[in-house]
Amino acid sequence: MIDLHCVATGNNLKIAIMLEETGLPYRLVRYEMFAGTHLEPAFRRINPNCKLPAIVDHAPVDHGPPFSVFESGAILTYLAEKSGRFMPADLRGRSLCQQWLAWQIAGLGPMHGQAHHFVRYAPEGQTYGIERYRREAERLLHVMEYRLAEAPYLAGVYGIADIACFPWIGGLGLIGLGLDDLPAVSDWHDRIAARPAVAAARAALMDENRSLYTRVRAELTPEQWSAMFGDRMHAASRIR
Ligand SMILES: N[C@@H](CCC(=O)N[C@@H](CS)C(=O)NCC(=O)O)C(=O)O
Repeated sequence: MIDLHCVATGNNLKIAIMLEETGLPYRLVRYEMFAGTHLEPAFRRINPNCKLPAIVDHAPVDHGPPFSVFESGAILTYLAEKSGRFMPADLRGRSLCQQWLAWQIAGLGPMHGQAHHFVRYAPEGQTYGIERYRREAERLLHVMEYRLAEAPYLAGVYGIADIACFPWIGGLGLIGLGLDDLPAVSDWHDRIAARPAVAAARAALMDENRSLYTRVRAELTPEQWSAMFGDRMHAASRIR
């Protein structure tokens, strides 16, 4: 059994999709970011970075004690290696898969994440931040279009790089972007959305709490702001 420590957002949907795709048994351990339930010491022992998702594998392949993994890219790689699925075994294919996964983790995710922050959470009127990150988020979509115009999936065959990128495409409307001039990304998104495992993951993870995290403008109370971006989040990451 694998515990998926999670909240109903895109980074977490990646892992639920992978667990559904592989058929590995899992259960959800839910948190509420705005309330700061992920900032408690018990979760920090699982993820020292205090962010979601993280997993605890209670049946690791070495038959050792339960094993924790944080960072969605590392979790996807761990599950691909554990299951022997969704990451090519040959050197070229595996490298392609890791290149696009690294691109998501270091580029698409952070840039879109910052665009979401400035468009939806920052005080009104931060035009520099909105312009900077929305433009870069859009540029990265064109990088994806270039790749998907020549291959059906990012690494050639469907795998963890696609699973990592997929949830971000679903959230484009929230930052004022879309797929109108990106036909290859649009087609790729529709093919992945139609997979039964993706529907199952969405149904399992994206409960009513999701609405908390999908408001176009999220007005947070001072306590919620502190847990997400402020003093409480900082304090939770300090040594003491
Ligand atoms: N690079 C991390 C990002 C994780 C992340 O930022 N998760 C968000 C939810 S999508 C979170 O936990 N936010 C809580 C907070 O910042 O307080 C990953 O890919 O796992």
